[in-house]
Parts: sequence; structure tokens; C-alpha cells
Amino acid sequence: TITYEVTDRVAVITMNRPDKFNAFTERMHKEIIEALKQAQKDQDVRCILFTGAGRAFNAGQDLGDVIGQEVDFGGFLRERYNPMVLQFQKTEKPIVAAINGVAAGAGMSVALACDLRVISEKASLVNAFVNIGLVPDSGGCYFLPRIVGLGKALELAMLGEKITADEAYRIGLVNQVFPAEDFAEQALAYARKLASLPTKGIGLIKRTMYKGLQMDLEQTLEYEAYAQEIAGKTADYEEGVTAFIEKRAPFFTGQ
Ligand code: LHQ
Repeated sequence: TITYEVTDRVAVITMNRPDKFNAFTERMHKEIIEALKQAQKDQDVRCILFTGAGRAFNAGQDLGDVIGQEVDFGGFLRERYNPMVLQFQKTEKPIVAAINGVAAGAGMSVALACDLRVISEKASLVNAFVNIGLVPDSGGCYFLPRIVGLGKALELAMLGEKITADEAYRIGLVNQVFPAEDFAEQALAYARKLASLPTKGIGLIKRTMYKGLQMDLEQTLEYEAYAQEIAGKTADYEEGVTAFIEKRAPFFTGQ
């Protein structure tokens, strides 16, 4: 239900159920977790691009699988969705969501769990949960207010209206909007750029920033000092400083 391909140091994970708008199934959750673990292990990989096949990014839970069933909602989330969302956080490499088409429900939440988001000008986002009487899950109540602020988050979650790529950009929900014609190439170029940067340092930025969301200033300062001790021992730090002094462009190896 997904594909995994490494190209130019970028692991491209593509959700691949285009006829179902890439809606989640139990199997897809497992495959995404495995793909993220693989990308973390793979020494050649320095950035992860997470996208969808066909017209949509992801339409959330496959409602065909739950309609008319006695669903254990809590169990569903604890066993299937939550471990997947946590795996995005555990991955110490930058993850870019390439929102090629509509992202709805848990599909939107997962895009928020990625570190950065680029979107096709023709794509849209819908916090669809309220439209079926549900609560934003899969980290939707955690990431959304932190990315766009509480006021906008409550509006998007309570009204459940579709927003355009331009509106998403305006409110800081996505980082870049690319033309639909060459979206895949531009998204890959964006990921390739990240893959050329100091991968270990970026992994530490990721960990420290997310930790910082849950700590006070003193604890964050302490964690920054700890992270900097690690970053300061990397080859990319040496290279960065040397290149600066020599007035040339740095060549980072990710080590
Ligand atoms: C779909 C879906 C879909 C199946 C489009 N499933 N087929 C956690 C705990 C436990 C249980 C419940 O869920 C969760 C987490 C969640 O994610 S809850 C939220 C689930 N997702 C939604 O409620 C979104 C439902 N879909 C939509 O609102 C629209 O389809 C969107 C905005 C995604 C796309 O709208 P359009 O571009 O107008 O396309 P469409 O509505 O015509 O859909 C295209 C096809 O995809 C269509 O099938 P068809 O055979 O008629 O072409 C849809 O039935 C199918 N599809 N979403 N989630």
C-alpha cells in the first residue's frame, strides 16, 4: 500500500491506494512505520519525502472499512494511528510532506506530524473530523495549534471547511506552494536541498525543538547545551567552520 524509493539521498515514501484517495488501512500504518525505520537506518538517506499517489495526498481513515461496524475508536488510535505518528517524531532526519492533492482527517494530521510541508497550488486541506462528528486525532490537536496558533486551529477543527493551498500558506500551515505542473520535481528539489545540509545537526534541531515545546526555558537551555555538545563534534561542523574561514561553499557529508 506504499512505495519506498531512494533517489539522490532522499527516501520517497508514497502512499499508494490512489483509487481510495490513499485512505489509511491497518496495513498502510504498518508499512509507513517500517518505511520510516528503514529511512532512519539507511546511511544514504538524508531527507524523507512523504507523499501520495494519484489525485490525493490522503483522505484519512478508509471510511469503507469502518462504516456499519462496531469500531473501538480508542483502540483504533492506540494500536494503529498513534504508533505511526510517534514514528515521525522518532525519526531523526527531516521529513517533508509533499501535499500533492487533498489531505483530509488523519491525512491532514499526518502532514502536520511531518517537519515541513510543501503543497501543490491545486491541493487543499480539510480538517474533516468534525464533519462526521469526530475530534481531530493522530496529533491533530497537538500540532495544529502549535503550527497556526490556537485561534486558527479551533476554527479549522470546529468548522471543518476545506482550505486552499494559498490560504494554507497565508496562515503558515505550509512552507511552500509549488505549481501543479511540476509539483513532484519541485518537492523533490526541496527535499534534495535538505539532504545536502548537515543531517546530524538537523536531526538534533528536530529533537531539541520538539522537546522544547514541552519544557520550560531553563530545561530547554540545558537541552540546547547538551545537543550542541553533540553537534559540535560532527564532521559537518568542522566543514562548516572551515568553509566559512576559507570563504568557500561548504560540502556537508551528513556526518
Ligand atoms: C474515500 C475517503 C475515505 C474511503 C474519499 N474513505 N473513501 C480514526 C479513528 C477511527 C475511525 C475513524 O477515523 C479515524 C481518523 C480519521 O481520519 S476520521 C476522518 C476520515 N476522513 C474523512 O472524513 C474525509 C472524507 N472524505 C472527504 O471529505 C472528501 O472525499 C475529500 C475532501 C477527501 C475529497 O473530496 P472530493 O475531492 O470532492 O472527492 P470525493 O469526495 O468525490 O472522493 C473521491 C473518492 O474517494 C470517492 O470515491 P468514488 O468511488 O465515489 O470516486 C470517495 O468516496 C473516496 N474517498 N475519502 N476517507
